[in-house]
Amino acid sequence: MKKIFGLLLFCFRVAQLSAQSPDIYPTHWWTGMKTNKIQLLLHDKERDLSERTPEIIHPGVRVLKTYRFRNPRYLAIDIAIAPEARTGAVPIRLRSATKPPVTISWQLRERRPGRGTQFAQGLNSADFLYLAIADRFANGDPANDRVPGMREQTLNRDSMYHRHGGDLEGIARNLGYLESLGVTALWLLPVLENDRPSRSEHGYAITNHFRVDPRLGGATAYRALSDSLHRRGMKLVMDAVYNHTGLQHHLELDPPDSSWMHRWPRYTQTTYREQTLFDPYAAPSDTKRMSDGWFDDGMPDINHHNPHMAAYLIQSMLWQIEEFGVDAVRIDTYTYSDLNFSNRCNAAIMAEYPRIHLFGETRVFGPSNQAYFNQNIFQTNYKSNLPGSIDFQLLYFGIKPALMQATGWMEGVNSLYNTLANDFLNRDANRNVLLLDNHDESRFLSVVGEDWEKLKIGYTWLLTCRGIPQAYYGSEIGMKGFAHPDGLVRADMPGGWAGDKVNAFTGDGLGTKEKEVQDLVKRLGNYRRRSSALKTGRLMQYVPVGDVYAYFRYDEQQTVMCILNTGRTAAEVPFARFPERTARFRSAQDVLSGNSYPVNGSVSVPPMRMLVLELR
Ligand SMILES: [Ca+2]
Ligand SMILES: [Ca+2]
Repeated sequence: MKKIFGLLLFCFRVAQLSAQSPDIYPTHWWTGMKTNKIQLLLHDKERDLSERTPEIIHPGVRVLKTYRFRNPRYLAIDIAIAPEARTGAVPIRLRSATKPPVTISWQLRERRPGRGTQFAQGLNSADFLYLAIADRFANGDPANDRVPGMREQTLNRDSMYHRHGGDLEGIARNLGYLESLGVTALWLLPVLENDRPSRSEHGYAITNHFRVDPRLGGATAYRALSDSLHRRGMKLVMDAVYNHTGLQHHLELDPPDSSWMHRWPRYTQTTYREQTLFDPYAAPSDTKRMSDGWFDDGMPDINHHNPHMAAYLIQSMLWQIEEFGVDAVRIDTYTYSDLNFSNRCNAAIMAEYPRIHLFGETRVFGPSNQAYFNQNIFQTNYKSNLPGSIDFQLLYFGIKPALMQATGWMEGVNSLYNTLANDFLNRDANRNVLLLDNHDESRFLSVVGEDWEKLKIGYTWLLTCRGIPQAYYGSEIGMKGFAHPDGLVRADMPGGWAGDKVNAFTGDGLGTKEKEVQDLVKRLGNYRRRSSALKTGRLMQYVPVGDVYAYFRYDEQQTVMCILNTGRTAAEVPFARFPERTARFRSAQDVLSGNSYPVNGSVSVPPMRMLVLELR
C-alpha cells in the first residue's frame, strides 16, 4: 500500500512538474540588488507560450512588459523588484484566451551577506593567483565522473580530450597545498554546464548559464569550494565568456529567433586579428569578421546587439557572482565580443560590486594593442572600462625573449626592459595579471628548452615584478608540454587521483629538480605575502648593461632588489650603479640563500641566475 501510494505521489509530482515545465532564466533573483529591473526568459520545450499573458501577484514585484518571439516556445517578461519585495516563491500565472491558466513558480531570495568583505572583494597586486582546470586537478568524488543523460560519456585519463573525473571537491581538498605556495586566489576554467558530445574538459562551451556542471559536483560543490576559500582568507576568481556559448545551448538548439547569434551564409571563423578593431586603415569587412566570425565551429558567436541576449548575459554574470560569492572575474576571448556590450556588462557588474576586479583575456601582440582593450591613457574613439588585462606582452616580449635570446639593442633582457617601459600606456599596470603559462600556452619549462634554472628565473620574476602574479597548476613541479595541440598542456596534476605514483601535494615521488622549483615557489610565494614592497610597492628599472638587468620594488618600509644575469659568465655588479635605490642602505641580503653583501661593494651574479636581495 505504502509503495502504491509512493508511486501515485511520484506520478502526481511528475504531472505537476510537466505542468510547470517552462524553464525560467535567471532561475531566481534577490531583493536589495541595485539591478532590480530584470528580464525573465521563459522557455517551454514543448508548449506554445506565445498566447500567454503573464501576471504576477506578489508584494513588491510588478510586470512591466512582455515580449514574444518568432519561436512560440519563448516569452520574455520585464519585471521590477521593489527593495521591500517579499522573499520566497513568486507565482507567475500565465493566462490564455483559449486554454486554462498555468501557474509557475519563481524565486526571490535574501542576498548573500558580506559583499566587499566576504566576497566580491576584488583582486590586486597583493594576491597570488593560481589557475587550474577542475577536470584535471584532483578527483574528489568518483561517483560524479560520468553523469547519466549527459552527451559526453567518456572517462579515460589516457586520452587528453576525454574527461578525467577531476572535480570541485578535489580542488577544495587541496587548498592547503595552494596556501603552502603562498597562493591567495584561485581561478578555475569555467565550471558552468558544458553538455556537449566531446571536448567538454575546458568548460568554454557553456550550455546552461545557470547550472554548474554536475560532473564537477554541481552548485553544491561550487558553493562549498567558495566557502572553503573564504574561510581561509582566499579568493574565488570566476572565468566568464561574453563572446560565445556551446552549440548545445538552448538559445542555439531552439533559438527564440535567428538574431541571438551571428549567422553567416556559411561557416565563417574570426580572423583572430585584433588590429582590425583599432587600425585606422582597416576594411570594415575585416572588422566585422573579427567580431562576428565564430571563434570555433562548436561555439556560436553571440550577437550582443540583440537586447534580450544582452540582458540574459549581463544577468547571468550578476547571478553567478551573487550565487557563488565570486571575488573577481576573468573574461575569456575579450577582444572578440562587441566592445560596447562588454563596457555595458562590466559597468553593470562594477555598479553592483564596486570592489570587484575584472580582467580580460587580451591575447594580442603588442603593448598598445593590449592597452586598447583596458583602461588606457590615450584618446581613441572607443574607451574601454575594463580594469585589467592578462599581460601576454610581458610573456611574449618580456620574460621569454629575456631568457631565450642573445642580448641585443632590442633583444634579450632589453626586450623585457622595453616592454615594461610601455606600461605608460596603462592607467594602472598593477591591475594586470602576469603569467609564465596557462591552459593555452606552452608550459614554461618546455619554452625554455627544459632548462630548470630558467624555470626558476621565470618564477622569481613572476613573483617580484609588478601586477598580479598568476601560476598555472603543475608548472611549479616542472610539468612539460607544448600547446600544439592544447591538450598537451592540460595533463593531470600528479597526486590528484587515487593510486598516482607521484604526488605533487605531498612531494612523494617528485624528483630533486621538481622539488627545488616547488620549494622556490613556496619560499618566494610566502616571502611575497609578507613583503609590502613586492605586494604594493613601486617599481624602478635600470637600463640593462650587457646581459645584466636590475629592477627594484620599494616603498617606505622596504626595498627589494631583483637582478638578472642572462650571460654565460658571472657578472660583478657594484651597488653604486643604482644610486637612487641603494644610497640609504648598508647591506643587501639574498632572501633565498641568506648571503649578505655590503652595499658599498658589489654582488657577483652567477651566469643565468636571478637574485632577490632585500636591502637593509
Ligand atoms: Ca569526480
Ligand atoms: Ca564575437
